[in-house]
Amino acid sequence: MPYLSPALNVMVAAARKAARPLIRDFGELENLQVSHKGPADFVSNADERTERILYEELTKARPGYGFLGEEGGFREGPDKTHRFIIDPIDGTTNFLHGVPIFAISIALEREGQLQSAVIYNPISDELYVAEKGHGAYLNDKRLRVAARKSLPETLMATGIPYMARGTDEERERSLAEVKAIVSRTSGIRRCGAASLDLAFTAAGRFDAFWERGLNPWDIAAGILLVREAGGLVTNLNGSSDPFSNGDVLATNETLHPQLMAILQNPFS
Ligand code: 2AM
Ligand code: CA
Ligand code: CA
Ligand code: CA
Repeated sequence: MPYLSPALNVMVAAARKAARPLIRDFGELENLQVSHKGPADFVSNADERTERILYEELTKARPGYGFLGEEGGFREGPDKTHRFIIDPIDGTTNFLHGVPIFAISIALEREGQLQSAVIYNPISDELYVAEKGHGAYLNDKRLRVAARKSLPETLMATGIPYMARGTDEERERSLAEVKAIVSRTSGIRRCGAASLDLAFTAAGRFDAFWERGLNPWDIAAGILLVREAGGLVTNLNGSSDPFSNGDVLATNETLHPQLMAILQNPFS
Protein backbone atom coordinates (compact mmCIF):
# COMPACT_ATOMS: atom_id res chain seq x y z
CA MET A 1 0.00 0.00 0.00
CA PRO A 2 1.30 3.48 -0.77
CA TYR A 3 2.40 5.78 2.01
CA LEU A 4 -0.13 8.62 2.10
CA SER A 5 0.99 11.67 4.06
CA PRO A 6 -1.86 13.89 5.29
CA ALA A 7 -1.22 16.30 2.39
CA LEU A 8 -1.16 13.44 -0.14
CA ASN A 9 -4.52 12.25 1.22
CA VAL A 10 -5.96 15.72 0.63
CA MET A 11 -4.57 15.74 -2.93
CA VAL A 12 -5.99 12.29 -3.74
CA ALA A 13 -9.42 13.26 -2.37
CA ALA A 14 -9.39 16.48 -4.43
CA ALA A 15 -8.42 14.59 -7.61
CA ARG A 16 -11.18 12.03 -7.10
CA LYS A 17 -13.78 14.71 -6.43
CA ALA A 18 -12.79 16.71 -9.52
CA ALA A 19 -12.78 13.51 -11.61
CA ARG A 20 -16.47 12.68 -11.11
CA PRO A 21 -17.98 15.46 -13.28
CA LEU A 22 -15.11 15.00 -15.74
CA ILE A 23 -16.12 11.39 -16.36
CA ARG A 24 -19.65 12.62 -17.08
CA ASP A 25 -18.33 15.26 -19.51
CA PHE A 26 -16.27 12.63 -21.30
CA GLY A 27 -19.48 10.75 -22.04
CA GLU A 28 -21.14 13.82 -23.60
CA LEU A 29 -18.37 15.80 -25.25
CA GLU A 30 -20.81 17.52 -27.63
CA ASN A 31 -22.07 19.60 -24.69
CA LEU A 32 -18.70 21.14 -23.85
CA GLN A 33 -17.85 24.74 -24.61
CA VAL A 34 -14.43 24.97 -26.20
CA SER A 35 -12.42 28.11 -26.77
CA HIS A 36 -8.96 28.93 -28.10
CA LYS A 37 -6.18 30.27 -25.93
CA GLY A 38 -4.02 30.48 -29.07
CA PRO A 39 -3.53 28.47 -32.29
CA ALA A 40 -3.82 24.72 -31.50
CA ASP A 41 -4.29 25.63 -27.85
CA PHE A 42 -7.76 24.68 -26.66
CA VAL A 43 -9.47 25.04 -23.32
CA SER A 44 -12.96 23.89 -22.35
CA ASN A 45 -15.30 24.72 -19.53
CA ALA A 46 -14.34 21.28 -18.15
CA ASP A 47 -10.70 22.42 -17.74
CA GLU A 48 -11.85 25.54 -15.91
CA ARG A 49 -14.35 23.74 -13.69
CA THR A 50 -11.82 21.03 -12.80
CA GLU A 51 -9.29 23.66 -11.78
CA ARG A 52 -11.93 25.45 -9.68
CA ILE A 53 -12.84 22.25 -7.81
CA LEU A 54 -9.17 21.48 -7.17
CA TYR A 55 -8.55 25.03 -6.00
CA GLU A 56 -11.52 24.91 -3.61
CA GLU A 57 -10.69 21.49 -2.18
CA LEU A 58 -6.97 22.14 -1.79
CA THR A 59 -7.26 25.63 -0.33
CA LYS A 60 -10.05 24.49 2.02
CA ALA A 61 -7.74 21.81 3.46
CA ARG A 62 -4.52 23.87 3.29
CA PRO A 63 -5.67 27.51 3.44
CA GLY A 64 -2.21 29.04 3.68
CA TYR A 65 -0.55 27.28 0.77
CA GLY A 66 0.30 28.92 -2.56
CA PHE A 67 -1.37 27.68 -5.73
CA LEU A 68 -0.36 27.65 -9.40
CA GLY A 69 -2.74 26.20 -12.01
CA GLU A 70 -2.65 26.19 -15.80
CA GLU A 71 -6.02 27.88 -16.22
CA GLY A 72 -5.13 30.96 -14.24
CA GLY A 73 -5.54 29.75 -10.66
CA PHE A 74 -2.84 31.64 -8.82
CA ARG A 75 -2.49 32.52 -5.23
CA GLU A 76 0.48 33.43 -3.16
CA GLY A 77 -0.39 32.03 0.23
CA PRO A 78 0.72 33.53 3.53
CA ASP A 79 2.63 30.22 3.88
CA LYS A 80 5.58 30.87 1.57
CA THR A 81 7.05 27.39 2.02
CA HIS A 82 4.27 25.35 0.36
CA ARG A 83 2.77 25.54 -3.11
CA PHE A 84 0.42 23.33 -5.13
CA ILE A 85 1.20 23.09 -8.85
CA ILE A 86 -1.72 21.66 -10.78
CA ASP A 87 -2.84 20.85 -14.30
CA PRO A 88 -6.60 20.25 -14.18
CA ILE A 89 -6.65 18.31 -17.45
CA ASP A 90 -3.30 17.33 -18.92
CA GLY A 91 -4.07 16.12 -22.43
CA THR A 92 -6.97 18.44 -23.24
CA THR A 93 -6.73 17.69 -26.97
CA ASN A 94 -7.15 13.95 -26.27
CA PHE A 95 -10.01 14.69 -23.87
CA LEU A 96 -11.84 16.82 -26.45
CA HIS A 97 -11.42 14.12 -29.10
CA GLY A 98 -12.70 11.34 -26.85
CA VAL A 99 -9.25 9.73 -26.51
CA PRO A 100 -9.07 8.39 -22.94
CA ILE A 101 -5.46 9.51 -22.35
CA PHE A 102 -5.61 12.52 -20.04
CA ALA A 103 -5.06 13.13 -16.35
CA ILE A 104 -5.45 15.43 -13.40
CA SER A 105 -1.96 16.32 -12.17
CA ILE A 106 -1.28 17.75 -8.70
CA ALA A 107 2.13 18.37 -7.13
CA LEU A 108 3.02 19.87 -3.78
CA GLU A 109 6.27 21.75 -3.37
CA ARG A 110 7.86 22.42 -0.02
CA GLU A 111 10.66 24.96 0.16
CA GLY A 112 11.07 24.67 -3.59
CA GLN A 113 11.39 20.85 -3.47
CA LEU A 114 8.82 18.45 -4.88
CA GLN A 115 7.25 16.75 -1.87
CA SER A 116 4.05 14.95 -2.97
CA ALA A 117 2.48 14.02 -6.31
CA VAL A 118 -0.81 12.72 -7.68
CA ILE A 119 -1.59 11.89 -11.31
CA TYR A 120 -5.05 10.46 -11.92
CA ASN A 121 -6.56 9.18 -15.16
CA PRO A 122 -10.30 9.12 -14.35
CA ILE A 123 -11.17 6.91 -17.32
CA SER A 124 -8.71 4.07 -16.66
CA ASP A 125 -9.02 4.73 -12.89
CA GLU A 126 -5.24 4.60 -12.63
CA LEU A 127 -4.06 6.60 -9.63
CA TYR A 128 -0.36 7.39 -9.39
CA VAL A 129 1.00 8.80 -6.14
CA ALA A 130 4.46 9.60 -4.81
CA GLU A 131 5.80 11.11 -1.61
CA LYS A 132 9.41 12.22 -1.36
CA GLY A 133 11.43 9.46 0.30
CA HIS A 134 8.51 7.01 0.30
CA GLY A 135 8.38 5.70 -3.26
CA ALA A 136 5.96 5.90 -6.17
CA TYR A 137 2.84 3.80 -6.60
CA LEU A 138 0.24 2.93 -9.23
CA ASN A 139 -2.87 2.09 -7.21
CA ASP A 140 -1.38 -0.40 -4.68
CA LYS A 141 1.68 -1.35 -6.67
CA ARG A 142 5.13 0.05 -5.96
CA LEU A 143 6.76 1.40 -9.10
CA ARG A 144 10.22 1.00 -10.47
CA VAL A 145 11.58 2.48 -13.69
CA ALA A 146 12.45 -0.05 -16.43
CA ALA A 147 15.80 -1.81 -16.13
CA ARG A 148 16.48 -2.11 -19.87
CA LYS A 149 19.96 -0.90 -20.70
CA SER A 150 20.30 -1.51 -24.40
CA LEU A 151 18.80 1.18 -26.66
CA PRO A 152 17.48 -1.18 -29.39
CA GLU A 153 15.19 -2.79 -26.76
CA THR A 154 13.73 0.44 -25.48
CA LEU A 155 10.34 2.07 -26.03
CA MET A 156 10.51 5.85 -25.90
CA ALA A 157 7.92 8.56 -25.35
CA THR A 158 8.03 12.16 -26.47
CA GLY A 159 5.88 15.13 -27.38
CA ILE A 160 6.36 16.74 -30.76
CA PRO A 161 5.77 20.48 -30.86
CA TYR A 162 2.48 21.19 -32.56
CA MET A 163 1.83 24.21 -34.74
CA ALA A 164 2.65 27.46 -33.09
CA ARG A 165 4.92 26.17 -30.35
CA GLY A 166 8.50 27.23 -30.80
CA THR A 167 10.39 28.64 -33.77
CA ASP A 168 10.93 26.86 -37.13
CA GLU A 169 14.42 26.00 -35.94
CA GLU A 170 13.11 24.45 -32.72
CA ARG A 171 10.60 22.36 -34.65
CA GLU A 172 13.31 21.18 -37.07
CA ARG A 173 15.42 20.17 -34.12
CA SER A 174 12.56 18.23 -32.52
CA LEU A 175 11.98 16.31 -35.74
CA ALA A 176 15.71 15.57 -35.96
CA GLU A 177 15.58 14.24 -32.39
CA VAL A 178 12.65 11.98 -33.28
CA LYS A 179 14.52 10.67 -36.32
CA ALA A 180 17.71 10.07 -34.33
CA ILE A 181 15.84 8.24 -31.55
CA VAL A 182 13.47 6.21 -33.73
CA SER A 183 16.36 4.73 -35.71
CA ARG A 184 18.12 3.53 -32.54
CA THR A 185 15.24 2.17 -30.41
CA SER A 186 12.19 -0.13 -30.60
CA GLY A 187 10.00 2.88 -31.27
CA ILE A 188 8.40 6.08 -30.08
CA ARG A 189 4.96 6.77 -28.67
CA ARG A 190 3.45 10.25 -28.70
CA CYS A 191 0.52 10.12 -26.27
CA GLY A 192 -0.26 13.84 -25.84
CA ALA A 193 -0.19 14.06 -22.05
CA ALA A 194 3.21 14.77 -20.53
CA SER A 195 2.06 13.82 -17.02
CA LEU A 196 1.08 10.33 -18.19
CA ASP A 197 4.28 9.96 -20.25
CA LEU A 198 6.19 10.54 -17.00
CA ALA A 199 3.86 8.26 -15.01
CA PHE A 200 4.31 5.47 -17.59
CA THR A 201 8.07 6.00 -17.39
CA ALA A 202 7.91 5.67 -13.59
CA ALA A 203 5.92 2.44 -14.11
CA GLY A 204 8.57 1.02 -16.47
CA ARG A 205 6.14 0.93 -19.40
CA PHE A 206 8.25 3.46 -21.27
CA ASP A 207 12.03 3.32 -20.89
CA ALA A 208 12.37 7.07 -21.30
CA PHE A 209 10.50 10.29 -22.00
CA TRP A 210 11.85 13.52 -23.36
CA GLU A 211 10.17 16.74 -24.42
CA ARG A 212 11.05 20.42 -24.69
CA GLY A 213 9.23 23.56 -23.72
CA LEU A 214 6.87 22.17 -21.10
CA ASN A 215 5.33 24.14 -18.25
CA PRO A 216 5.74 23.36 -14.54
CA TRP A 217 2.15 22.07 -14.28
CA ASP A 218 2.78 19.52 -17.06
CA ILE A 219 5.72 17.90 -15.30
CA ALA A 220 5.86 18.70 -11.56
CA ALA A 221 3.99 15.62 -10.32
CA GLY A 222 5.51 13.33 -12.97
CA ILE A 223 9.08 14.31 -12.10
CA LEU A 224 8.60 13.23 -8.47
CA LEU A 225 6.99 9.95 -9.60
CA VAL A 226 9.96 9.08 -11.81
CA ARG A 227 12.52 10.04 -9.17
CA GLU A 228 10.71 8.03 -6.48
CA ALA A 229 10.63 5.09 -8.90
CA GLY A 230 14.43 5.21 -9.03
CA GLY A 231 14.76 7.16 -12.27
CA LEU A 232 16.78 10.19 -13.22
CA VAL A 233 15.11 13.41 -14.42
CA THR A 234 17.10 16.35 -15.77
CA ASN A 235 16.67 19.01 -18.39
CA LEU A 236 18.47 18.51 -21.69
CA ASN A 237 21.57 20.33 -20.45
CA GLY A 238 21.86 17.86 -17.58
CA SER A 239 20.65 20.27 -14.90
CA SER A 240 18.50 18.61 -12.28
CA ASP A 241 16.05 21.53 -12.46
CA PRO A 242 13.75 20.90 -15.45
CA PHE A 243 11.60 23.87 -14.40
CA SER A 244 14.46 26.14 -15.45
CA ASN A 245 13.62 25.78 -19.16
CA GLY A 246 10.84 23.17 -19.39
CA ASP A 247 13.05 20.59 -21.16
CA VAL A 248 12.83 17.12 -19.67
CA LEU A 249 14.65 13.82 -20.01
CA ALA A 250 13.40 11.09 -17.68
CA THR A 251 14.84 7.57 -17.75
CA ASN A 252 17.00 5.09 -15.83
CA GLU A 253 20.59 5.87 -14.87
CA THR A 254 22.14 3.67 -17.57
CA LEU A 255 20.18 5.05 -20.51
CA HIS A 256 20.40 8.66 -19.35
CA PRO A 257 23.91 9.47 -20.64
CA GLN A 258 23.33 7.59 -23.90
CA LEU A 259 20.10 9.46 -24.62
CA MET A 260 21.56 12.78 -23.55
CA ALA A 261 24.41 12.34 -26.06
CA ILE A 262 21.94 11.66 -28.91
CA LEU A 263 19.57 14.48 -27.98
CA GLN A 264 22.35 17.03 -27.66
CA ASN A 265 23.55 16.24 -31.21
CA PRO A 266 20.46 15.05 -33.09
CA PHE A 267 21.84 16.02 -36.51
CA SER A 268 25.03 13.94 -36.21
P1 2AM B 1 -2.38 20.33 -21.94
O1 2AM B 1 -3.21 19.28 -22.55
O2 2AM B 1 -2.61 20.51 -20.48
O3 2AM B 1 -2.41 21.64 -22.69
C1 2AM B 1 1.95 17.33 -24.80
O4 2AM B 1 3.00 17.60 -25.66
C2 2AM B 1 1.90 18.31 -23.65
O5 2AM B 1 1.88 19.66 -24.09
C3 2AM B 1 0.68 18.10 -22.83
O6 2AM B 1 1.09 17.96 -21.51
C4 2AM B 1 -0.22 19.32 -23.10
O7 2AM B 1 -0.87 19.80 -21.95
C5 2AM B 1 0.74 20.35 -23.55
N1 2AM B 1 0.17 21.19 -24.59
C6 2AM B 1 -0.59 20.79 -25.61
N2 2AM B 1 -0.93 21.85 -26.41
C7 2AM B 1 -0.34 22.94 -25.85
C8 2AM B 1 -0.28 24.31 -26.20
N3 2AM B 1 -0.87 24.77 -27.32
N4 2AM B 1 0.42 25.13 -25.39
C9 2AM B 1 1.04 24.66 -24.30
N5 2AM B 1 1.03 23.36 -23.92
C10 2AM B 1 0.35 22.52 -24.68
CA1 CA C 1 -3.58 23.55 -22.12
CA1 CA D 1 -0.53 20.15 -19.55
CA1 CA E 1 -4.14 21.38 -19.04
